[in-house]
This record gives sequence, structure tokens and C-alpha cells, in this order.
Amino acid sequence: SKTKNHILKLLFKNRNDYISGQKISDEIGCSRTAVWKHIKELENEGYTIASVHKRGYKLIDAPDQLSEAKIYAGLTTKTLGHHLVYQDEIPSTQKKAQHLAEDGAEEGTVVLADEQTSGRGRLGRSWHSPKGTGIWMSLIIRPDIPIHKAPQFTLLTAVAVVKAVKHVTGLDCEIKWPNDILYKGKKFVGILTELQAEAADVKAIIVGIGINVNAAIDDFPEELKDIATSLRAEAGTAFDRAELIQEILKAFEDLYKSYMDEGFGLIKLLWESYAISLGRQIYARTANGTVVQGLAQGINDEGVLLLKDKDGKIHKIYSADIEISSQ
Ligand code: BTX
Repeated sequence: SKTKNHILKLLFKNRNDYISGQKISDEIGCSRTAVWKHIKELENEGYTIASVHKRGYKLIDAPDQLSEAKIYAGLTTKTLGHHLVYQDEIPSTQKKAQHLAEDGAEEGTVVLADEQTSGRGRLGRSWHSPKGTGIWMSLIIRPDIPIHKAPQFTLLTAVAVVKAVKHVTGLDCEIKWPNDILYKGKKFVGILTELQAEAADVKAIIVGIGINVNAAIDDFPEELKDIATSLRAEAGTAFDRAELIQEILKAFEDLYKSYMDEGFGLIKLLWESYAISLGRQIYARTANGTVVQGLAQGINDEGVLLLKDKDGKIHKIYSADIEISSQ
């Protein structure tokens, strides 16, 4: 209920201190008995709340259950995520966000789910999105830019995720152009950037982010066991998904502002500092099956990968799967 979410938000805000039942009831405008009832309900949902006579309530521990209230409680963004659509189960947050964007959803809308039953990757591939262990979310943004710049948002997103992961877990991960984030060569993040356009202008960009946070490798489907990982598997400890979501949204919003004010420069620099493929021999396989082999030189100002083949010719790679050659 709304009141319960509100109480939860107050508890999160005052995490380091007790907040009196009276204060809660004043702020929310309900009776102290109602507050007490909601606190009991929260305890039944797995929250640990200390309640001390004359001092009030204090949040001790929260279950790693996603909810709107939990995300809102620690959200430090100006607008991103303030309109949050959360569902326990959904076919795909990306699909839902596409519909919402078509219906005019405001910039900064975020769709989040605890489980996706048909998560999508690029080129019709699927994205494994089991219940309760990952972050499956799609952001709707409406930058006033020409469509050829939209792929830059894949790179912006990757930088935001790398920064947030470092902040919350301490792990240094790497970006593989264009949209994978790896830890020690194994993928734990996928990014899918889609576009709604009118003539040559962007109407909306839908940024899908999938992150394996607390999944155990043993629970991965067979085909992912050798190529995929999760933050918990790498760090040996579980993480609070809500905290990671809050950090990603904050990092994204900051980079987005930098992008709109000053262009792609800062993001390009950061991206290159996290990229593994640069300066190495790679194979790029494009959607029509062509393979280009060459030295990854860098990205240009549009986020396009530049490959130098053995004859010294520079190829612009707009979209491809890349493989890093071992030699
Ligand atoms: P991609 O096409 O680059 O990667 C898809 C490939 O990654 C799959 O073919 C498979 O080999 C591998 N894979 C599938 N699931 C996982 C996983 N959980 N962890 C690691 N590897 C995996 C990447 O596409 C873009 C994925 C975006 C997912 C988000 S989740 C929120 C939003 N909603 C939605 O439906 N998609 C996006």
C-alpha cells in the first residue's frame, strides 16, 4: 500500500537513527496504530525493524526484494527513475518501455522487473533473466539529437554501469565493444539500445540493462556456464540490487548531463579507459555475416569502432560481434 511504501521510505532515510512513531504518523497523516500495523507487515515481509520504547523505529535489515519504495528511498537522481514502473514478473522490460515510450512516457521513466520471462538481447537473441537475482531494467530518455548519435548511448550506459559496479562492489570490470561488460573475460552485463525516431531525429532511446548480480553459476543454463558470471560469483558475497540500481541511475544521469552540455568527449575518454579490445587484434562479425579482421584503433566521436586491417586500411564498424584474437 501507499502508506506502507511511505513508511518504508522514511525508515530508509533515517537508517542510522530511530524515528518516532509520532513523527512517522505526523509526516504521513495516519494514526500511530496504523504505523504500528504497517511496521508489523513489513516485518512479515522480511524487514528487520528495531522498535524501542520512547525512541521509535529503526531499520536494521532489508530483504533483497525489489520494490518501488526501496528504490525511491535511496535514489539521489534529479529525475531519472522518479517515474518507476516496477513489476515482479514481466515478459521484457524493454518491450514494456517501448510501449510506454510510444504512449508518450516522460523522459527518465524506468521500467524494472524482478524476473523476465522473455528477456531480449540483440539480433533476436534471448537474455536469461531469472527471478530474484538480477537487475533487469529499461530506461526511457528523450535527447534532442540526430539518430546517428544514438549508438553513443550504448557506450555512455556501459561507462555508467562500470562506474556504479566499482562503487558498490569494488570490482574493476572491462567493456567489450559495443555492449558487453566482462569480469575476467566473462560476461555479466548486457546492454541493448533501441530507438524510436521521427525522420532524422530521435524521439526516444530505450536503454535496456541486464546484470547478473546474485545468481549462482550453477544455476545458469548449460550454454552460459563457461561464458557468463555474476557479481556474487566473482566477489564471493551478495550485493543489494537496489543500491546498485540507484548508483547506476545516478551515474547515468551525470554522464547524460555531461553529454548534453559538452558532448561525447568525456564519455569517450572514460570508455576507452575501460575498454579491453583497444590495441588488440580482433575479428568483427557484422549482422550480414561479413568478417573484418584488424587492429582495434579506438572509437571515433560517434562511438563507431575503428579497425585497421593488415593493409593499413581503416574500417568503420557500426555494429558487430567482436572476438579478441589470442595472438
Ligand atoms: P547480446 O545479443 O549482446 O547478448 C545475448 C547473448 O548473451 C546470448 O545469446 C547469450 O549467449 C548470452 N547471454 C544470455 N543471457 C545472459 C546472461 N544473463 N548473462 C550473460 N550472458 C547471457 C545483450 O545482448 C543485451 C541484453 C539486454 C538485456 C536487458 S535486461 C532488461 C532489458 N529487457 C530486455 O528484454 N532486454 C534488456
